[in-house]
Amino acid sequence: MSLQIYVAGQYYDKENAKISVYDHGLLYGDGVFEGMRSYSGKVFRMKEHLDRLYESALAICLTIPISKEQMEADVNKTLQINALKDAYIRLVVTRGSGSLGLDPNRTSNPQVIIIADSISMYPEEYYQKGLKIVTAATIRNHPAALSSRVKSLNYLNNIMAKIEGLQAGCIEALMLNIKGEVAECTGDNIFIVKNGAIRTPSKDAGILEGITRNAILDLAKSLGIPAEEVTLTRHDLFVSDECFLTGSAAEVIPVVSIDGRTIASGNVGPITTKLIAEFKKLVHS
Ligand code: PXG
Repeated sequence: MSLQIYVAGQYYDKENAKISVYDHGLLYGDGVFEGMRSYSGKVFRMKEHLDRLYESALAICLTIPISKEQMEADVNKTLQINALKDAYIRLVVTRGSGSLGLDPNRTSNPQVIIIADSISMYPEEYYQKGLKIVTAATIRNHPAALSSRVKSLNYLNNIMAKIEGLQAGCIEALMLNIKGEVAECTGDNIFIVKNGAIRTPSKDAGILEGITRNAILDLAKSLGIPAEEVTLTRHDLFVSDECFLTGSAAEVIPVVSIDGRTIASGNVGPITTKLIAEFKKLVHS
């Protein structure tokens, strides 16, 4: 049976799941999304993901046509219908179709889409050996232009940085903010380890407040690893003991080289190794 995709409360075969070419999600990137994962049939931190989705929508004056409770039930139903246990779940809410023109009042029917599919992960070797990343010349959006806390369908800022990374032979790229401080990667948050403590840019660095990031900060607390949300520069990364990225898709992935500079010994460090193992336990608990 073909994958069943939820569009506005109905299920369609993958090939037949469609929305209008007049949808402002397509025409203007006008909408919001979430990317989450389920482990053994349970969505990891679904409440946090739904809170972020509804806050993203609120921030762009988009009313999601179903309640959070309904959304949660529909996500679970989509997993069940597709008999998926370990899955990637993409929630999309578009502004809906209308006439041409930016005015959101020209639309009337926001579309809720739920895709549950198998997970495409970074190759296993990167988890063993670590990633090499480069700093993109494209800076993260100025928060006053488009808040990075909104997970909007307008991802060109990150896609341009991703292209720069790929052209340099790296599957992730580091993005700085308007002040030249470390913000995050194109689809992952960044952490360093220094003298036994973990450090990550604070929310006001112009980042997406990642749910995996918050899970790692919680884990560090429970493990007695000091954790700080601070301003970081590339210098802090270059002289760090360890570096790793977090995200719903990547989970926790080590970084061993930044801009051609090897981090410490170039091996995956003990705190990163510990957090990868503890995160695995957490998502399966
Ligand atoms: N920063 C950015 C810019 C992201 O897009 C993260 C950090 C990590 O956040 P979470 O909440 O996932 O820990 C993201 C997440 C996709 C996809 O399909 C993108 C993300 C997550 C899952 C899937 O492109 N981005």
